[in-house]
Amino acid sequence: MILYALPVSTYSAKVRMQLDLKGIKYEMLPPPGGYSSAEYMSIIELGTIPGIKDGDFCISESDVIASYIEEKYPDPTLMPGDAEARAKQRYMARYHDLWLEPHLRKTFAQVDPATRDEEVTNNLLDKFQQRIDLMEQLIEPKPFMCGDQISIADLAFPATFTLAELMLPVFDRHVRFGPRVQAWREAVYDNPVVKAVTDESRQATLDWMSSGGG
Ligand SMILES: N[C@@H](CCC(=O)N[C@@H](CS)C(=O)NCC(=O)O)C(=O)O
Repeated sequence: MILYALPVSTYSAKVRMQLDLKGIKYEMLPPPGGYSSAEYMSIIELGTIPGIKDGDFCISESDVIASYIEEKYPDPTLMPGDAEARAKQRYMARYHDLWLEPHLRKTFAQVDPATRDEEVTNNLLDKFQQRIDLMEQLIEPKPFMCGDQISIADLAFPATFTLAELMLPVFDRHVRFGPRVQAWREAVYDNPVVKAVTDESRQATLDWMSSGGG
């Protein structure tokens, strides 16, 4: 399998964790020609990362990749339990992708103080923090987000929270984690795969920021 990804990409980190936890062999390549290049879009139509090529089959969108991998390579499962448990895992994965992370991503356009809109920036960062605060009601770590086994619910947040810790000081803000989210963070970071991918993502983000974030 080929995984088109970059260490700095938070959505790629989530797929890498899934592949590594399952012991699936893959080659990680940067998108040929870069994001949204004609060359890459001849493989992955949307031009985004992550994308995978499994034999002749190519697909993007991390959530879709996650379902595909679970169906094609079910062991060991990252969707343990009954239908309700799996629905909760999908819910938390979507919560990250649709309701939490986009607020942080939109602040990328506000990094330059010369062009920053303070009101837009503050609204985005307030919303991002509110979504983290809401997680105190949504999760009951045992110690993983949806029970005693790691699942797809656990994989997207580590790199995003790491990115937030590094980025928010740019706006003179700091991300705050409540006791449940903090307990979950510590538990999931004990997993060697989560730790390795998160640490690589942190370093790649630091390198990206020190190069000017372009
Ligand atoms: N909804 C997509 C989001 C992926 C995404 O935003 N990827 C970023 C890198 S982390 C990207 O490819 N950006 C380049 C672009 O949007 O053209 C997913 O879940 O895969």
